[in-house]
Amino acid sequence: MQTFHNPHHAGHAGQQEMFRGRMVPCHEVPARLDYVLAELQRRPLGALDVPTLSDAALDEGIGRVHSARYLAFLASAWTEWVAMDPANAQRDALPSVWPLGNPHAFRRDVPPANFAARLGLFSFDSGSPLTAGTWAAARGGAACALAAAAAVASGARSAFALTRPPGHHAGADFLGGYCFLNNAAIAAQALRDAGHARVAVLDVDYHHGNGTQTIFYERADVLTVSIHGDPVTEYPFFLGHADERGAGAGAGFNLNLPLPRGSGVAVWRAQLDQALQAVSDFGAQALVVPMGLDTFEGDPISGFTLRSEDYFAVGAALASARLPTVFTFEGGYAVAEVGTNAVNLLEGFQRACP
Ligand code: Q9C
Ligand code: ZN
Repeated sequence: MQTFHNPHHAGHAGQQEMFRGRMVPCHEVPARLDYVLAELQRRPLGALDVPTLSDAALDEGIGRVHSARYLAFLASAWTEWVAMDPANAQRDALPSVWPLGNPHAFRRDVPPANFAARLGLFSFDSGSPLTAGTWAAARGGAACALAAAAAVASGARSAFALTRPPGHHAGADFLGGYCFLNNAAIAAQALRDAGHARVAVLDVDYHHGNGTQTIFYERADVLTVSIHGDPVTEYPFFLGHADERGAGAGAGFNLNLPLPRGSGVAVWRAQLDQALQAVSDFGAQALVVPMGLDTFEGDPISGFTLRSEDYFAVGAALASARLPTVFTFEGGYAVAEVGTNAVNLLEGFQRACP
């Protein structure tokens, strides 16, 4: 399995996130990716490359998923943040005011000139600091997703986009949940554009993949499935319930499999079997797996209890779908274990591959 890694990822390095009324050190840190890279060097799965696609191809691929006004906002965000106050150069950009969804409560169609307000327009939480290198890092991650999709579209059995920052909480025009560009959605759309008529996304991160669900909610050509902590108690709280089945042409093409906090590997694996059955019933021609390792028992912000050894079987089960597969890297905040857990899953997949 070829891996594409992002040489710009470390430029995205938030200091603190808002958590229950105080600022706490960020969980989503550059070292996460370094642990995965180190483990891939210890246990190679295939070539380790950096993406080589052109800026134009990258812009094209990102623009298939994200809105032009959101991308323009991201591109100039850091410059505008510092222009508000030169002292901001030492501080991460975080929002503090948001327009609620009801159009009669607040308008979303007129972006304010005030940058701090615009940051609220394009985000849904205050846990996702935007830093000097965020835009370059997010673009570099999206480039990995597009390179992995291209490898699979030209015949590879699988490819791994070692993306950071993660992506599955980002929507077409919003950031949140440590995510800025939805790498999995970008890969899925690229596979569609390369001619795979039906693409499935099977999200195994602890948190519901709200961004991916929203992006494809009214489409029948991309099935979105997510196994996650029940939003009644778990982030992102406002999406991810079992009764969200898609809308319009997409009715029936979204599947949420929430589980209570505290769930262990046996119930989790049963949900994975259901998810794989849905992918098979859909007749998918390619698969994207947003791979979060925050289902791990040692994860500091999550509530499932999978163990490191369990990820081999998770990978093998995913391989049983017998589909060309792109993995993106999402959550997983037990930093010292995230490399082992990620490579266990990928090695389990690779060993089981027909
Ligand atoms: N401040 C992903 O796993 N947690 N994102 C808020 C801590 C946000 C997780 C509570 C969790 C986001 C990609
Ligand atoms: Zn997560």
